[in-house]
Amino acid sequence: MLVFFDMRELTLPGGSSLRPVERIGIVGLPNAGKSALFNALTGGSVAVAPHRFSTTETNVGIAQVPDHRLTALAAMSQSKKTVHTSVELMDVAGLTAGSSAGEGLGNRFLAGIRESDALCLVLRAFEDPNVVGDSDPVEDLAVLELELVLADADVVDTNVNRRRRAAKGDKSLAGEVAALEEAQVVLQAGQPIYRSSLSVGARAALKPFSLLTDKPVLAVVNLGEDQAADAATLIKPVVDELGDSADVLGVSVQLEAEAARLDADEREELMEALGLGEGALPRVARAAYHLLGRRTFLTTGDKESRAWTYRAGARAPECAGVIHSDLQRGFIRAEIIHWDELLELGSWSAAKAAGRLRVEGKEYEVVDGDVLEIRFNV
Ligand SMILES: Nc1nc2c(ncn2[C@@H]2O[C@H](COP(=O)(O)OP(=O)(O)OP(=O)(O)O)[C@@H](O)[C@H]2O)c(=O)[nH]1
Ligand SMILES: [Mg+2]
Repeated sequence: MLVFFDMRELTLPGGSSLRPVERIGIVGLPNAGKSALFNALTGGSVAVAPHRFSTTETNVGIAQVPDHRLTALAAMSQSKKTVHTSVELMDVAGLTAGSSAGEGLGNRFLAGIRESDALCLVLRAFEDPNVVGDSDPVEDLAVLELELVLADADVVDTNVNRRRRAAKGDKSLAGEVAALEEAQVVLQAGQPIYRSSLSVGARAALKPFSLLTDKPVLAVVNLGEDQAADAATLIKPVVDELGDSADVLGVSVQLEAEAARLDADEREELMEALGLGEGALPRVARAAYHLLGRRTFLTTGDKESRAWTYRAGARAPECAGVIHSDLQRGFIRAEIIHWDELLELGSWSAAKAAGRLRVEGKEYEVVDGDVLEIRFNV
């Protein structure tokens, strides 16, 4: 039986093919504004306070990932419902010079970071005499990276000797030992793995050791309310420092957190008046999502427009499986059009009539922003 499954007609529960929940850890010195950023992104209400180490336990929350492509398609289809994707965040205890050796909250911050799959480094630029701490984001970065590197060097030093001994009896461990030795050289030079030129293969071999700097990284410079308009200039020293190894975003966390509490209209008015557009928070959510290797495809119809998450590099059947396992099992082909083309044509039926829907098979690698309809047979 051939079934034509029209996603515009049906709303299915989101069967996600993402394996264990992946999270991005928010890492930084005490009072950098980690918890404030966490709250602003997740709508949470964890403690934010001007004294150091106000966060002692890890907080977990979910941030919506606003997507203007989805909003535009939902308007085009006059969808009754719009479902955005999301990303999981962790607010971790503050880290300080000496943390890797147990200073401050030592192991608490380590445990929190180890559990995360990517890191968002919060660097403080805002000045506030009531909030203890310095306002030099490049200095923050240096302190943070040193602690992460020291913690990793410890793990690598311990394991390299053990694995060398084990490799004598088991030749298959040679690759792992070589990767540990390469990592040791990088770390001993004070460099985080994410800044190094370690090969993809070596980094894969290091996975079992859960090194803190073997994770993808994003940096958020927390700007003062009065600095928000000069973001590009203020983040430049951090951009120069990190080069290609991480994206850097400037956010006035407090300002945007306050704006986030307003009604949509009031918020838009305030952000426009300040010349901040949609603000930087949505960009942080999108960057975090991207950093975890997540990509988005879309479905649209009058019942619902929805953004779905898939793994970078996934093919059409796997993406069909994100919507429902039946769609993957019985996958025949997909009708696909990129979101902006569809928007320009004005509707799915117009795209079809114009012959602009591409028919793709099992080998098609879905592109971020593709709009899909799946034909399947179970
Ligand atoms: N002026 C100003 N203050 C901020 C900004 N962001 C955070 N703060 C203040 O800085 C203080 C520390 O913020 P938190 O979010 O608690 O900092 P944290 O990084 O979570 O700190 P710990 O949990 O102690 O490691 C609070 O009093 C915040 O209100 C900002 O952009 N501007
Ligand atoms: Mg905190």
